[in-house]
Order: sequence, then C-alpha cells, then structure tokens
Amino acid sequence: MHKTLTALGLAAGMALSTAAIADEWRYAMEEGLTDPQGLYATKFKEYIEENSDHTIKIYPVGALGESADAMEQALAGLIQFIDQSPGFTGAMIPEAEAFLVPYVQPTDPEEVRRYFKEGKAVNEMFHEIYREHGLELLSVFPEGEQVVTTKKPFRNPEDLAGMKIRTMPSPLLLETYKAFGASPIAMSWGELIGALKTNMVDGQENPTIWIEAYDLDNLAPVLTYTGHAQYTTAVMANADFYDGLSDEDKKLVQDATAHAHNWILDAAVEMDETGLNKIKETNPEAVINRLTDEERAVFIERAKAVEEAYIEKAGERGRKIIEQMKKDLEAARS
Ligand code: 6CS
Repeated sequence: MHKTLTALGLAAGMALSTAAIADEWRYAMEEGLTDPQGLYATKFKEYIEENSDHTIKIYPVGALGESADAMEQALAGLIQFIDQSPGFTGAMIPEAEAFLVPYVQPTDPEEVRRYFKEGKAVNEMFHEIYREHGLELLSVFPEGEQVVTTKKPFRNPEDLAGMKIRTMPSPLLLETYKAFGASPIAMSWGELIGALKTNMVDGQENPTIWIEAYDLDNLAPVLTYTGHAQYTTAVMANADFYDGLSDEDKKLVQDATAHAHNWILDAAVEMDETGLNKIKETNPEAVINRLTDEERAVFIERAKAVEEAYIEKAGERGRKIIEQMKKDLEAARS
C-alpha cells in the first residue's frame, strides 16, 4: 500500500515536473499577426520555442474579446503574457497615460529609435508602476506616428469644432481632443469601423501602418500629421506567473523580450514609412496634410492643458515622468 502510494506520488511528481519543463504559455494582443504587435509576438514565440521546451499560443485581436476582456484574463492569470497599449491600460494605470500626452515624443524616425532605445523614461520609470497593478512590464515600443484621419480637412482647432473624433477609451485622450477643439468619443476598436461607416464619428487617430491595413484611409480620407504622439504599446507578463518562474525561465523570458524588442524598434519605424507609401499608391482619394510648424504651435499651446490634467491625475510621479520624457526628447534630437 505504502509502496503504491509512493509510486503514485512519484508518477504525479513526474507529471508535474514534466509540466513545469514544457509549459504552454498564452499570449494575448490587440492586433493581428501581420501587425506590429503580431510581428513582435511571433519573434518572442520563436525565441522561446527555439530555446526551450515551452510553447507560446498567441491570441490575436478579438480571439478573447475586446482589450479590456483580455486584460481581465491576464490579471486573473489565465493568460501569461499580454500586449496592451496605454490607450486602453490608461484607465487602470493613470501614469501610463504619459505616452498619450501630446508633444513629448518624437516623430522623426531616427529620433524615435533613439528615444525608445536610450530614453530613461521609457526604459526605467514604468516597471515599478506596472508592478503595483500585478504586471511585470517587459517591453515598450512604438508603432508609428499618430495620424488623425477625418472626412474633412482641418489645420487648426477651429476647423475641428463639432468633429466627432473616436479615441481609445483613455480619459486623457478625451482631454486631448477636447483641448484640440474637437468632440471626442471613446470606443473600443471593434466599434470603430461601423461608427465611421454610419457617420457616428467623423474621424479617429492611429498610426499609418494600421490606417492602411484596416482601410481607415477609405473611410476618412484626410490624413493629418499633427506630430503630437507616437502610438506606443506595452508587453507585460502576469506578475505572479513571472515571479513563480525558475531563474532559468525568467532569463529565457528576458532574452526573448530583448530579441523581439530590438527587432521591432527598427521594423516599426520602417513600417511607418511603408504604410504611407502604400496609401499614396493605392488610394487616389487620400489627402495627406502635414501641419506646418506654425500650425503645430497652436496645438502645442493647447497641449499644455492636457499635460496639466495628466499631472493632476498621475501626481508627483507623473510630473517626474513628463520631465524625463522631455529630457529624453531633447537627447534624441541632439
Ligand atoms: O485604435 C485602436 O483601438 C487600435 N490601434 C492600434 C494601432 N492597435 C490596436 C488598437 O486596438
């Protein structure tokens, strides 16, 4: 009897240790496999699977519901990894909305590379904050300049008056478009295409590669480059899951992160340019407007109220983050 129990125990132990050696980890994201988040996830998966017995199952946009649903599952530990952008996470982590404050990030490709590779704010100031929400922050990367697509052109806040602009559900994005003179409406990604088709909204913002991939240039064909932000996203792990990994597996996750991160920093900048070229080639109706420095100055002035709103919510920590982002921006430019 005793022997049998020992044998059973051993068998169970072996099963457990086998499970620990070769786990399937779930990875959710807000985009498809050929979009920037999908390409990053694929690089991450390839590295993990080539360098261990673990496997990664990727859940693209929609597979687990909307962004908020996927985050709930990640926090509950049902999903081990999640890519979610501050435009969605910001409602839960106010400090993360720093990535949405207008005019504290570069748009020039070389400056973008430097800002994200070397910037102290991006690389050092958010880890502890995400931890407080049960998330181990692995990577923060850009997907391209935020471009406003509208049905009618605008060059100043007066032109935007009465235009209904869809934003991701971040309180700070609503502040931004109010400050810019428009009438913002927050909605999930899944609702946007229908809202543009039915004129429930007159425009939206997203990076060029995404606008091209999802035909947004056909639904709202005036593309305005205001230079106000990068679309920034973040990859995280459930903190309890991460803490429970062996040192070897933690290193594996960090190495896979570095591998995917270095790759995407160059690729994302290139994709931004590719997206615009494709739109120019395929959509003769598209109007590309790049605001002049003088026109931008008006929006930069309006952005001061958004920065104040951010600091009011994110407190002293938020103030330090914005200060550091401005220093990183200067450094990336020099
Ligand atoms: O606008 C959005 O909601 C989406 N934009 C991008 C670039 N990625 C995912 C997100 O859901």
